[in-house]
Amino acid sequence: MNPIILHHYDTSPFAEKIRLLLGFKRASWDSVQIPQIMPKPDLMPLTGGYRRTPVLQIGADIYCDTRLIIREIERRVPQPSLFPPAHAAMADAIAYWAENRLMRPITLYVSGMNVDHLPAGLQADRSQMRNLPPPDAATMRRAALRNAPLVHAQLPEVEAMLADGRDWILGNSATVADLAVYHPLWFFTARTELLAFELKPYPSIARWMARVKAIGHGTPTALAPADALAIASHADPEAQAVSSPWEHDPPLGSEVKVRADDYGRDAVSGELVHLSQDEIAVRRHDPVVGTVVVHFPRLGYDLRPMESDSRR
Ligand SMILES: N[C@@H](CCC(=O)N[C@@H](CS)C(=O)NCC(=O)O)C(=O)O
Repeated sequence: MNPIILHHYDTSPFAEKIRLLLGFKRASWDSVQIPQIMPKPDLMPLTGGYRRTPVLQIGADIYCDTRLIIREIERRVPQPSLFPPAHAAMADAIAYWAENRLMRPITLYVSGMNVDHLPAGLQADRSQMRNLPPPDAATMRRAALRNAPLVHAQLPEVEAMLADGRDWILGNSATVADLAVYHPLWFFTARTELLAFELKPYPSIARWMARVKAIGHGTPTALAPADALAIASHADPEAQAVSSPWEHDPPLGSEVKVRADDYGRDAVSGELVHLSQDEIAVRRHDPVVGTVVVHFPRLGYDLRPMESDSRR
């Protein structure tokens, strides 16, 4: 069986979500460290242009975005489950709030306050990823102070979710909501302890964060990027599950492009080989790794026929 390979870097909050997922599944996995900024020459042959972190590789199948990565690992390692049927839909909604409403102000606040501790080129790269001009230190600090109230308005909401002493956000069992709410809060101290004080007033958050942290990361083994590329080039993509396209989807077998609908919008193009409620998959041929299938979640991604005008 091909190993589970995670392409990631240590300070990535979205990668922390998946490292904890692998811990929850008690998985052994291979860890490929990727650059925090572009270029990412050993990742591009696998994804065909998708640059965000993390990326999951299993043989010649490449899974982009933590929304799909979580579902794919859950499919391959069903127990213990992070999607207990009674809570799965609610957990998904809370995860969406955490990764959009909660995450962005925390990122801007933490990055702006840690401006002297960021790796060279990081902010310029992130601005380019969002089609914004590169900010100077004063602009970043202003953004931090503008976002601090949005952080302070939401931390009490997280505390309130846990205030009745429950172990996990939705009650007795861990769900995807726990990982999704945890990783923005983890980011407070991912680079420095400067903002550790922000979480101090919240005892329920502290208790719950200790519980999530104790899940651990499973058993990672370092893998060189070249070895991950070799694994892809020696593997064949797995057979596709039966598709369930909707009426206005491009036809299976046609050439399409897929890209994120928010940021990091580099398009990945290839032959559409799978469509379902949760997933889009395209087959592409790459000079370095040969044939790979790149998988995306439906939600958050834009699927178009190859010849369409991307501005519409
Ligand atoms: N919706 C994506 C978001 C991933 C994301 O924004 N990751 C950040 C790092 S935590 C990123 O890609 N930053 C730019 C980069 O790593 O190149 C997911 O769930 O995977």
